[in-house]
Amino acid sequence: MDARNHEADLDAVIVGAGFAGMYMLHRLRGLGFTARVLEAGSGVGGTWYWNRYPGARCDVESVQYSYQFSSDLQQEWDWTERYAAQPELLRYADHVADRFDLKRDIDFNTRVKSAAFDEAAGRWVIETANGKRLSARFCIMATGCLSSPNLPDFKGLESFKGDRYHTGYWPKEGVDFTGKRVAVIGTGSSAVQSIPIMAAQAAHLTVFQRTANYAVPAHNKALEADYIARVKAEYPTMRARARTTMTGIDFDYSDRAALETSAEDRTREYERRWNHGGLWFLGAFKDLMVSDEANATCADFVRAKIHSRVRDPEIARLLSPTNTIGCKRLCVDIGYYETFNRGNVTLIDVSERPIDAITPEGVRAHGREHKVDAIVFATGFDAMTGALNKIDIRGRGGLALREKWSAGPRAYLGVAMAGFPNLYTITGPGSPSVLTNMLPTIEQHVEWIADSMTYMRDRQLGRIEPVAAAEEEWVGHVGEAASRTLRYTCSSWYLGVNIPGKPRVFMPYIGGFPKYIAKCNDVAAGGYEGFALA
Ligand code: NA7
Repeated sequence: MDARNHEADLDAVIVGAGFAGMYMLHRLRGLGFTARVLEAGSGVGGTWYWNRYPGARCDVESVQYSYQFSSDLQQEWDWTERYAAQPELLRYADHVADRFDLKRDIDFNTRVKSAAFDEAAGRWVIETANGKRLSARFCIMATGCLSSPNLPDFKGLESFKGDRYHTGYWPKEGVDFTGKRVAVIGTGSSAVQSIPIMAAQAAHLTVFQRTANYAVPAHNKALEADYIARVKAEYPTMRARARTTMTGIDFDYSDRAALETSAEDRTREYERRWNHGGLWFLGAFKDLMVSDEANATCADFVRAKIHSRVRDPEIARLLSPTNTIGCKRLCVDIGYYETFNRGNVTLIDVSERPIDAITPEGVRAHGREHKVDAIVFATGFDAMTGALNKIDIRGRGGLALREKWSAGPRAYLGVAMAGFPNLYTITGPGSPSVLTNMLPTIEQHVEWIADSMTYMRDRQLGRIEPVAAAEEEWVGHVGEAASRTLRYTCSSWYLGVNIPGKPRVFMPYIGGFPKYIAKCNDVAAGGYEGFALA
């Protein structure tokens, strides 16, 4: 038996060794808490450990998609590209783990099966799939927002004789599609990133598209030494500026309204942002996510761009989304639309009639079989709640989290749940999380959680748990904020609509990073208002 099974004095068990779990461990250690991280993968990196599909890269610029808790770390690391690719992001995660000597407190290849609160002892008991049992005063879920891959239940799925891949669970050794006929199902961000690369390699690529997606060009590039030096000199001010924006990204969000701007001016602004590249595009006008009419001006601009990039007008039409731009997460592309000009790429629209079945030899759609050697499922994730619901989490009185969340997630500030004392979720549902830059949003949660644990230690308190009424009020506020935006209107994973049977609830908090930080700070300053401490 593992010696660590006997560690009865652990302050915290942290589930997950992605960016959230790694920093949580480092922070707790620094404050003198004992903590152990349990990680299903064989290495650190979370999202960037699992999502090794070709073309995987961040869609927030690398210099911002990075930790800021250590100025030394920030100064010593040099990003090579505007948007770092997965291997570089994984190297960064690994560097952080080594630099702060984190691995000695991480159990790899260890999947958590259950976590139950022992009321008498006031401790969490965590059991893993490989038979470990740990107990700790606090259990901190750093399980990620997009970490439970969604493989739809296609008819005939198991009959397929070729190779099967999911973008969120890509083989470590990589995949060589040279000479292969490949099908891709899905056209979200993972598909948009991987399709151009797979198309360049495969003999033929057939893309099955249910919903066309908006993508703006990345204009990715190598970062020059003088740019990096400038960023490093300005890091503190850049990070401070970022904290004042809705998304926690240092962006120039316009305070002009599209509908109060002339058509020529509007187009000029869209063009300027299109040429700059990236998610910044949607910051062009302040009314884009609240007014259909304003949104349409932006959507029209992008649709025209798609038509200018795709030679065949019928394919351009099929690739042109008809829904609200920014409602589903905007994609950032490198040559995506142009890929459909290639002779070896076929687009199959399955928006009106779903894929009939997976067959032993390929994919059947509209009654026709497309024979392939491999199928890539770029079908996304059971977002935000999926990874948590996979674990049998039990709070007071044996209450199951899955049960509590059966009509949609309920959490106070997206960080803790009534009925589950001493359980924290980093970037959980009800927090800004996926609507913000993940790194600063993770850091804010980690620091808030660590502060609350320190507060309790200083006062010799053993338990923290949200009061039901405070949780209720917050859940109401999260829903109300979402309902005021156009993001509420489409079938996105923000709403859980991509998973059959999942309740339609807007999961992240859309009120903006500054407002959320202020609320969290107020709660803490008020002695953890809305929480019961004992
Ligand atoms: P997404 O954005 O959820 O995309 C999944 C894609 O798979 C999307 O185009 C779906 O179509 C499609 N899909 C899902 N189920 C099916 C079925 N049954 N048939 C056909 N097509 C299907 O996941 P990604 O991995 O691309 O990106 C996730 C996030 O990671 C992204 O937003 C960034 O934040 C990074 P649908 O749109 O549901 O009609």
